[in-house]
Amino acid sequence: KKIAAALAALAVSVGVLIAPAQAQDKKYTIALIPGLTTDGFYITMRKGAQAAADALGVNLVFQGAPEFNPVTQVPVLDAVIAKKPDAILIAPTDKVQLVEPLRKANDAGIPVITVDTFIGTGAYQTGAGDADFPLAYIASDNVLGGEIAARALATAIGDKGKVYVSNVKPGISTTDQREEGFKKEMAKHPGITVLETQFNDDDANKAASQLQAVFARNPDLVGVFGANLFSALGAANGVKQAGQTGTVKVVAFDAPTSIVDNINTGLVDVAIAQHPAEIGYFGVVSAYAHLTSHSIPVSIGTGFTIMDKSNIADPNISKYLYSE
Ligand code: T6T
Repeated sequence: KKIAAALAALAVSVGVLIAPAQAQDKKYTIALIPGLTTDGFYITMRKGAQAAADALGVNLVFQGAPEFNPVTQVPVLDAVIAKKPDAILIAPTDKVQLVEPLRKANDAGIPVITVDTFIGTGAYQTGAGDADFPLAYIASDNVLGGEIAARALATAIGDKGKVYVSNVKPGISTTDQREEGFKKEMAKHPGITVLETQFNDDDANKAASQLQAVFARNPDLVGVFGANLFSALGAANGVKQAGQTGTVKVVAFDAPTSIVDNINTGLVDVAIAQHPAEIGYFGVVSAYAHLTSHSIPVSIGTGFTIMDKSNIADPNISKYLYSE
């Protein structure tokens, strides 16, 4: 009996010893390439990705360029491919310009998943053979986000007057879709005129001067939709500098911590927070699932949290503010 018990104990301890050693043999390296490194949105995405990497025993590498631009992102991607990670998660900075650089990763046998933004049409694994090679797309529903922004701005301005979109540049899937959703919804509001979009190259200072220039040309301007973090921050600063706080309404996409003050002072009416930590978490989980021979969904949609003066102090809402 004693021998049997000792053998059983030995079996248990051997089992306990073997399991972690096996897990360690399969330590995967997953690279996350953000749109840019100095943006609370991607800093928060990295945190979510790291949480999943820690839970799964994965090595996460975060490498990106300091600005949102294919010219600086492609060399980073090339450097990452040269190191042969087990999978690449990337927020492509252009729908078209990142197709061929990412095809190199795919041809090298490195699975590609896009997070936040997509390449081509965003329809992956269709067999079309164009830009359908990424395994999955994990992101907010950006058309819906634009529609939500339009409804919020329409409400804020009493459903009438002139507004415009402060946007980054054409060719970025996310911000293109937000503008599309915004205009689609505004077409249902006959009292509202949408002026020409102003492109700021992700530069908040440029967005601020554009606001002032549009306001100078249209003193009856009543609202602006900032289609991403820097567009919104800049447009809001432009409204403040023009002395129009509360008169020209601002609806902001994204939720850096500075949005709290801007909401509380009435400079920003509504902020639409994405859930970047969720995007990063499920990006790593999806890559890991694929690497360990599980099938994965071709698209995962993450949510929004709508912030305004009435709820910004609620911890269940403010927990979606981005990290810095
Ligand atoms: O809005 C996010 C992201 O979704 C977009 O693709 C680029 O801009 C941000 O990173 C915010 O700056």
